[in-house]
Amino acid sequence: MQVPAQAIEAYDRDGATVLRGVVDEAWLDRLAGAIERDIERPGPFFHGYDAPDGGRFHGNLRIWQNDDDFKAFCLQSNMPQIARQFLRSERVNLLYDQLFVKEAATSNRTRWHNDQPYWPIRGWQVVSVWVGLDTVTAETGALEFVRGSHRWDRWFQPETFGITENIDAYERNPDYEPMPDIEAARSDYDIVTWDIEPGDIYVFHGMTVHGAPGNSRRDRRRRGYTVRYIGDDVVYDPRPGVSQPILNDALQAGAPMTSTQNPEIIW
Ligand SMILES: O=C(O)CCC(=O)C(=O)O
Repeated sequence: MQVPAQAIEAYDRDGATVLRGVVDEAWLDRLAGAIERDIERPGPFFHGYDAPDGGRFHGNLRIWQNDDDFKAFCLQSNMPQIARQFLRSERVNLLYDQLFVKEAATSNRTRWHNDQPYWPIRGWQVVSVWVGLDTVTAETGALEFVRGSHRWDRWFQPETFGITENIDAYERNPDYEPMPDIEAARSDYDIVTWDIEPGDIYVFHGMTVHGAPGNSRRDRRRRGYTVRYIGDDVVYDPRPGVSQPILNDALQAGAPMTSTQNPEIIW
């Protein structure tokens, strides 16, 4: 699939864009089945909580390593080809995949954050694709992005995802700064968002500041599935503050990423 030039320009300039209808019904069905399997029997990196308004958040990561449908989607669907065009990279490796299900009545926000401070990697060629499996609007948790924030070169201290207490579970990194209270000063930021239909994807850079409202609808789920890819210039960089499940014991600091955990895409 050829990504339109305007989408790549928008991604370079704004740090985020949307592509419509790029995941077909057959893949959506396979992903939907895999998501239900993970909810029923979560893989080892599951994290979730019951929401105060009656819903539930289900999150998990590196789930491609436990399920052949997620694995096929990450490695053999059109996602790697799409990612490669945004990365402008010869080589593409899978970083990992991640699931974000906000069931109906899960009004907890996804905190504002940028992703790369969570990850033990260094480099610019880092992209995420977030696949929508439901109709997603501001009411159900459409992602929001601070336009151009990928070029700020600001590394924000990771905080625990999703829940309201115990946000300090990540080790402090003295080189990181606290995330400003964007929610309290929204008009100071250039925030962009798009509604999503099943099969649409958000594409965003690893440094782009983003977050999402909760799902306040009582009649609709919000299932989002993100796959993260990295390109030629990315090397392993374990440092304080990163997410433990993303560490990779097979790699030395400074090494290229190809490994069992971060396979290179075969074209
Ligand atoms: O789906 C969400 O609420 C958050 C998604 C996200 O932060 C990501 O994919 O990096």
